[in-house]
Amino acid sequence: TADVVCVGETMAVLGPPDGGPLAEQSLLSMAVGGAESNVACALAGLGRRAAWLSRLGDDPFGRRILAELTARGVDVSAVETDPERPTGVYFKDPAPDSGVGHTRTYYYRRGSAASAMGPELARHPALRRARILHLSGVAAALSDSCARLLETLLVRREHGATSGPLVSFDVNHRPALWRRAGHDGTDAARALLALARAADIVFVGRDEAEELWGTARPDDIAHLLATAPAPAVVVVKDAEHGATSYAGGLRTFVPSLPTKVVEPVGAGDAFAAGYLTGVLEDRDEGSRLRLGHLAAAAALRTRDDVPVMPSRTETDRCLILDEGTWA
Ligand code: KDG
Repeated sequence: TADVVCVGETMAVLGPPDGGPLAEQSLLSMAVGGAESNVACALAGLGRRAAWLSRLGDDPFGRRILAELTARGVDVSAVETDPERPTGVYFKDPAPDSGVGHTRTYYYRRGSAASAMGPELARHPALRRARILHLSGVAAALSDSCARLLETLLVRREHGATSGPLVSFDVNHRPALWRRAGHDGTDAARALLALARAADIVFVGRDEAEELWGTARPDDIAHLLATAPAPAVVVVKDAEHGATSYAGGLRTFVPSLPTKVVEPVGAGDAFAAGYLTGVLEDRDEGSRLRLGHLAAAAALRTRDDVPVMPSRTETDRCLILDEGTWA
């Protein structure tokens, strides 16, 4: 059985191989990306057992995704194939004029196989056996049935139950998806707040919390999201500055690692995987955050949504560095 089961949509990613503007390309490279499966790949890369649960079209994109995730060590045995609906696709436009590391994304995923996921998936046996179930706000914006699935997995579950996995939730606000589904910013703010408050572990960026809820100070964000009995842990990420976790009345800040940013897409997912690895290994808050930063740095250095993770010898060496030599 898996340590972590991740549920969400994964797409074929098409983009300029060298990072030039999309409009000027004649050849594109194809890769695989999806917030939740990115987390699964990073977990597997860090030596944990990860599974991904979703739906794919019966098409070459779906087959590529299955092959790629399998090669990364992710268990895809519970993935369903939909003979009627296609696999989602997205394009990346590195838009070099708008600053280093800035990438625009163009989605082609409406009516995709994954968008047909619904609350019935919550009964899947794979979900009960895992130690952690990882979800994200991307899925809540895909369709009404996906929104109901997340509500079932988070808001409607029994809190304080001694059985069942811990539920981890990355807010992952994607304004373009909410807009296209006919929702305004208030709908997104309300829905994502309810989901975050129901999770056991929440990841949120300081910038997205400000955009969604007008709350920019990490302490205030934690206060907004922490409603007893859940979540037990709130992790507020502040880009190149660092991340703060709020757990059991304890506040822990760890600065980010200075890293050359090639492309930021996927860094948040890698961070979540690093942090969750620390949870699974029963490490202290400081080490959980450091594992998050180490994994995120690997993602920032590559154009791929799914980076190769640092070796555990390397991560374990970094975990014992003192404050002064860490960042
Ligand atoms: O976090 C990275 C993801 O955003 C990317 O891989 C694609 O899942 C994706 C999305 O919906 O934006």
